[in-house]
Amino acid sequence: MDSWVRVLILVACLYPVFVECKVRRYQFNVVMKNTIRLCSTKSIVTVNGKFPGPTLYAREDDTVLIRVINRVKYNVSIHWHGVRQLQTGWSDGPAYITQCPIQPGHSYVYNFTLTGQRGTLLWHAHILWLRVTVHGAIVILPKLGVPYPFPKPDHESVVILAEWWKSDTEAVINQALKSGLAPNVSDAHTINGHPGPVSNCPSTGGFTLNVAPGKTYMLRLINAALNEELFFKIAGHKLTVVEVDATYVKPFTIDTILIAPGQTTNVLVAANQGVGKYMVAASPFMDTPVVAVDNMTATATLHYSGTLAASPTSFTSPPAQNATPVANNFINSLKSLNSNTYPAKVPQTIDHSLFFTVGLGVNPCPSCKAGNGTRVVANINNVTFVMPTIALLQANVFNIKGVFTTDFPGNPPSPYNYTGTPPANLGTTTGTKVYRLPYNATVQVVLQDTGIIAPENHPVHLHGFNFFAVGRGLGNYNSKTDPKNFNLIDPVERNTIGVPSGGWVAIRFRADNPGVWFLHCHLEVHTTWGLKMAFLVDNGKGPNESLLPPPKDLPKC
Ligand SMILES: *[C@@H]1O[C@H](CO)[C@@H](O)[C@H](O)[C@H]1NC(C)=O
Ligand SMILES: *[C@@H]1O[C@H](CO)[C@@H](O)[C@H](O)[C@H]1NC(C)=O
Ligand SMILES: *[C@@H]1O[C@H](CO)[C@@H](O)[C@H](O)[C@H]1NC(C)=O
Ligand SMILES: *[C@@H]1O[C@H](CO)[C@@H](O)[C@H](O)[C@H]1NC(C)=O
Ligand SMILES: *[C@@H]1O[C@H](CO)[C@@H](O)[C@H](O)[C@H]1NC(C)=O
Ligand SMILES: *[C@@H]1O[C@H](CO)[C@@H](O)[C@H](O)[C@H]1NC(C)=O
Ligand SMILES: *[C@@H]1O[C@H](CO)[C@@H](O)[C@H](O)[C@H]1NC(C)=O
Ligand SMILES: *[C@@H]1O[C@H](CO)[C@@H](O)[C@H](O)[C@H]1NC(C)=O
Ligand SMILES: *[C@@H]1O[C@H](CO)[C@@H](O)[C@H](O)[C@H]1NC(C)=O
Ligand SMILES: [Cu+2]
Repeated sequence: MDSWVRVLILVACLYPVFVECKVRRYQFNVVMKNTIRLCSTKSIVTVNGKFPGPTLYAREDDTVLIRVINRVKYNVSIHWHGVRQLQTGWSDGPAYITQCPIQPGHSYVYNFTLTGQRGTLLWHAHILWLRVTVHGAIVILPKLGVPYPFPKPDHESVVILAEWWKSDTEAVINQALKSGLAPNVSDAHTINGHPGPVSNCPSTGGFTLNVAPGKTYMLRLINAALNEELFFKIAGHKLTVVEVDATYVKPFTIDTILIAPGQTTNVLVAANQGVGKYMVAASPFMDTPVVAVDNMTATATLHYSGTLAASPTSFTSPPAQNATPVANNFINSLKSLNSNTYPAKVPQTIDHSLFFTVGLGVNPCPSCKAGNGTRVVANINNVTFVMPTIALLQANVFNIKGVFTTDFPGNPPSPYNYTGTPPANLGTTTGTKVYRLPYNATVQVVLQDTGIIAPENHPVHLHGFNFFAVGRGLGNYNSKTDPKNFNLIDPVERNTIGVPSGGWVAIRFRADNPGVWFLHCHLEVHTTWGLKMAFLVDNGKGPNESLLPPPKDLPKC
């Protein structure tokens, strides 16, 4: 093929509206880019010079090939958050879990097929704190000719929520690790890259969503923030929720949605109000008083065609930062669609029943002056995960000894009142431990928040699987009484779930994907502190139930 023909097809395949390509090719150049926000210029790490990064479009069943070329001074890896990666664990992306990082000057082709999923997901860097600016949307359209299970919107729009720091975020986390204390919070939230006007920088424009009266819009909302769960609302307009984490839900209508880092939500908005401008607001949710958050509300504008330039914007006040009832109202409304076409395949019997405490701890750190010789850590079942220097998947497949152990505890080593008075000893153990599962095992994990330092909401993300959120409660999980109230019919299916502050959630999944799969808090600060572990899922019978061989260009450590 002539090279110009190849280029033409390559370019055409970026626009699925015009051309259908079963194999979609993208090139991600990781480059620095000077960007002005909050009235000052900062050099940030980007993909193709964009913040947020480019949207990856594909249809269900398509294969996606993304060549990532690292042209910055940092090691880089990219995670395709929520993509099942059936048999393609080599393309999942978390550094030192499924791959060694792509080093400066090097490249790697991620190669995966989108199977059994449709909706909105996100991609983001999965190393250091680079995901702060290295992120973008994944839009998985239904197979050609297959309709949405809800009225087709007139238009669609990606809406990415994120955080902006004036400082270099690598300096922010490095300073925190030296001190032993929590890192600085961000300086603003953003909607599609813009905070909207803020008091000390009023000239800053915000994102504008142009609408025509009478039309319906589907917003593909993504929380790409590092450390903050966000409320989202639009003045004068209701939101009809139709999908979360690329799974359809029973539609429901609500004023305010809650979206945690790593989560996605599709909502329909009818432009059925008077012609005008309406404020769109993204603001933080934090129901732990002692934890500092960035209290800035990001704003955008829903702008009707035919609105006079001088007309004022209809205002909406964001929910209080600690508005737990507003959060619960949204969470309790989520149910799987569970139709004939999209059934909820909830495991009804459980082979591995696990109980994981998630929370903080305090360990000695002689060099941590600000922390008085101690530092804050985080853990699951009292294990603070230590990142290996060789990727776990490689270590497993190439049989490299001494990288990890398979003794991750399925239960807390010493039970206590998790939501009561904390134990006297707040220390944790450290290690690179995984929990091993046979192929096709059914798994239940109860994620129990602890009150160590303070109870806090943790949005926990599982790689390689969707899970069903079958139960949720406050206080300590009771294994005798709580399962009686589990929803095993139409629980919401997702890949990231908030463990309520001072409470628990129960999730179920089938281990039908061989490989090494990370489970971690999606608040980057807690991941850094060690709130992470991995499942090692064995191959099943024959090639269809086995991990594919490693690609030739797999980065080396
Ligand atoms: C992508 O992976 C498939 C196997 O799933 C393989 O057949 C194909 O050659 C790979 N493509 C590239 C460009 O590496
Ligand atoms: C973090 O905030 C403190 C207090 O405002 C400031 O002195 C420090 O420089 C900040 N750190 C970074 C890396 O910006
Ligand atoms: C946000 O927090 C800062 C620092 O604690 C405080 O000075 C400011 O008044 C707060 N702003 C709002 C809008 O609550
Ligand atoms: C460290 O000790 C000093 C003096 O006792 C105290 O004021 C400060 O709050 C302590 N800091 C921490 C993080 O415990
Ligand atoms: C745990 O502590 C809480 C708060 O102090 C208390 O209400 C609860 O009864 C305790 N639970 C058990 C099982 O001791
Ligand atoms: C966690 O492990 C540390 C170190 O072994 C131990 O001192 C502590 O008591 C354990 N805490 C809990 C709650 O199991
Ligand atoms: C997985 O297990 C289920 C029963 O839990 C069984 O029906 C199914 O056939 C198994 N699938 C494979 C591929 O072994
Ligand atoms: C493996 O999967 C392919 C494609 O789904 C199918 O055609 C083939 O029959 C399967 N092979 C076995 C041994 O199950
Ligand atoms: C980048 O990754 C390689 C391979 O793991 C490692 O040897 C190197 O130290 C890393 N570079 C930095 C700056 O961390
Ligand atoms: Cu957390």
